[in-house]
Amino acid sequence: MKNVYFNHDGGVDDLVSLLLLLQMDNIKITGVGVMGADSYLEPALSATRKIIDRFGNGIELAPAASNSRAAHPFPKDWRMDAFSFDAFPILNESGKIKTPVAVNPAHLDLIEKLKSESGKTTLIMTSPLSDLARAIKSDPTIVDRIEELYWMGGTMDNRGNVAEPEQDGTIEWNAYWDPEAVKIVWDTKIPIHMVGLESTRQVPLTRSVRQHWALERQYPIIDLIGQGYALVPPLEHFETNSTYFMWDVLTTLYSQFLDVAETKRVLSDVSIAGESAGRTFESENGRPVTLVTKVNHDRFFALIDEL
Ligand code: AGV
Ligand code: CA
Repeated sequence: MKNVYFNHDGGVDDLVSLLLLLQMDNIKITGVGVMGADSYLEPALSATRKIIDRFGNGIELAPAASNSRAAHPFPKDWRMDAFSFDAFPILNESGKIKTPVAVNPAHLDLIEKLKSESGKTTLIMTSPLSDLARAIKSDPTIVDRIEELYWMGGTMDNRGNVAEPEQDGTIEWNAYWDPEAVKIVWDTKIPIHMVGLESTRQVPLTRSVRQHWALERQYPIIDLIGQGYALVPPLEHFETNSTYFMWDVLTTLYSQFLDVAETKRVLSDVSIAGESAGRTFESENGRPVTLVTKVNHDRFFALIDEL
């Protein structure tokens, strides 16, 4: 059994990722960190605990709340989705929450979990890298306890997804939220798999994907996935700033089913200042990164059904 620690930030696809991870029987989930980044912390944490209660197949986990802060916060509209997700009736049948909250904040919980497991741990982060960066700062020895990092963030093609003033359009949101954290992680020896916008762009949320889930809603898990993705806009007519992609779900599935995507090894660095702060880019003097390039679309959607 492979140790896996999951850090997410409460978006719809973050919560769906958690749901799918809980269905994988060849991994041991050692901990979950929750950030109020693309969400508000309270509903994100509450939804996390309810998903573990209802769909965790009896697993005992105590998710940890992050107290990391943004350099550039997410738009409020997007962050509100966590309140709706947390209120879905399918997560509220019992009327109470059993899964407790960890005593430590998420970055300290991460350190504790990495150190208390006998083997190394694979990290999956579908969020800004702040908690990992703070954990490394506070205890650099944890780097040796990390098998690999799978991160949804960045892009190497200079086509960002941040539509805000004072940035140059080349930056992905998770990197933009805390550019320095990306640099701190980049400057370690941790093996990094990066699922950036060049690959996630290949798996947009569409009407036909939704219709597929609608037809399988007799399965409670698929029903919850369909409900979740009903909160966010699909790709129609043309891509807008709000168009939703399967960013985090691709990252989560790729981490356990490498055949979902093709990769290439690149050397990369991170910009931390000015209008490009948070930009990830290829650089001869950079560190190696396994970059996901091409997604096997059919295999990807089939996997969601299989789980
Ligand atoms: O940049 C992608 C990251 C992923 O971790 N998040 C959403 C995913 O959870 C931020 C984001 C970018 N565009 C968005 C986002 C949008 N249109 N709606 C909500 N979140
Ligand atoms: Ca996310």
